[in-house]
Amino acid sequence: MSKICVLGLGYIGLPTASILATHGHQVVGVDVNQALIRRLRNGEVHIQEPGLNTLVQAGLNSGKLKVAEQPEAADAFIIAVPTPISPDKRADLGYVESAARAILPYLQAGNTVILESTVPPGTTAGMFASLLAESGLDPWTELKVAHSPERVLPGRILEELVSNDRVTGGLTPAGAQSARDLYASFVQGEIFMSDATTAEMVKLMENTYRDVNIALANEFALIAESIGVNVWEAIATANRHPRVNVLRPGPGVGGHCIAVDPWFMVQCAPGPSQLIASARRLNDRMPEHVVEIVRTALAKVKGNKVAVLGLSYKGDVDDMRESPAVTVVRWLLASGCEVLAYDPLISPEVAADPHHGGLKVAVGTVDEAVLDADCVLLLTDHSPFKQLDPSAVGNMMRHRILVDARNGLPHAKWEEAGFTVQVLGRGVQPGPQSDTAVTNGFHKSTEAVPA
Ligand code: SAJ
Repeated sequence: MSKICVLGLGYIGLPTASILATHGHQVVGVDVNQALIRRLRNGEVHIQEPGLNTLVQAGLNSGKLKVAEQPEAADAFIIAVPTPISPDKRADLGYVESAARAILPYLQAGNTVILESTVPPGTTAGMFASLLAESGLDPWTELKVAHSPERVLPGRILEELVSNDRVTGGLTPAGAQSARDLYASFVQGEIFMSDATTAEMVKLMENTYRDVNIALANEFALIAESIGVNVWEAIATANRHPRVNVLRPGPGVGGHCIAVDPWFMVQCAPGPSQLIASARRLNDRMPEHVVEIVRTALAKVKGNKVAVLGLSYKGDVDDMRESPAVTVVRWLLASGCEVLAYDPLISPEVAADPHHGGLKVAVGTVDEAVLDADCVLLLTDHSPFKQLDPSAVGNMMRHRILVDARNGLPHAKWEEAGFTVQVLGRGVQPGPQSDTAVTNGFHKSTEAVPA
């Protein structure tokens, strides 16, 4: 059992520090945000994550976890700070650099130093090792340095920190082994050892794989719209093949990982990364496509007021980072639409906070959002939206149009309530006898088809 200093008390650092503290280690959680440290000292946890509050309190009450603005001498240091993306799509390693500099005065020969933040391949062996060398210690022979990326899913962080397999990529075999020993104190999954650059690439490959597959689903949706096919039915049927699993089209890819990490791969090898860059650009164009669908629907009724449902980057999470919903709202506003948005998990104050969405259009109830609206636009498939009463919603609106960018609502119910329903990826073709369009596909059903 050892003393561990965890730098960065965000989505990964705080759960990791608390788990280590409840597994016998003496832990100092460090963050440069003074207000955050004050709140944590008062027992206030700033991240909504099942079980986290209880775990942090347990750590603090047992005295095994303490929080501070400065690191202290320890046996091991874990750096879990953000690596945002710069406007030119390169990793901003500023927080990693500050965290590494902050531990320099406390480093001692034999210490373990683990970088958990997602970084472009080559960062640990390059920039990070060079910084650590400024301590006067040789990172290859006098320290045990490793990169060990997290792979947890928001909403299941505590569970997955323990149960997921993990990779520890060392600057040296001793670095990989030492990081492995540390994580083995709480990880129940398998821990694979490798070198630092491979571990960096593994993390980026996982998220890039997902981004490219979502891009493929989005491209299928665009093709389906242009040839009059219902992509949701097509995907559900294609996925009956034992070796096919097409993901879900949507209004774009958000969150702090999948929409960002592929660019780190492109950054380190732009020449060969053609497919990755192209997938990223396609996913980034989806918000604009959704806006086009909405504007076309609004033009038919000469309306301009949109009620947006959902602002977070995916269903049933309260996180607005890189949310495509925020981009769609900005585009709608820029194109002259009036917008009011409702998200059951995000308060209007949080939505307006520049550190979150910076959107001043959020309201506290569905009713406020839909009053006098010409169109309801579903951008995030939060579970409670499925229970909405379309008649009650329609009665408050000026025109009954629903645009569903997630295929997340029971469309037959909405159509029964008099709504014209437009679904992303659901192509239509002109009916033979009339100028009205019919939905393609054998089902002919407008019910959401699970993909
Ligand atoms: N999305 C689609 N279609 C899909 C799946 C997702 O449009 O079929 C969109 C979502 O709506 C969202 C975005 O992609 O905007 C990302 O959502 P996600 O559920 O794929 O991933 P995250 O960002 O919540 O968490 C991911 C996790 N990766 C997965 O493969 C599920 C997690 O394992 C990683 O550890 C995490 O990123 C991370 O920190 O890297």
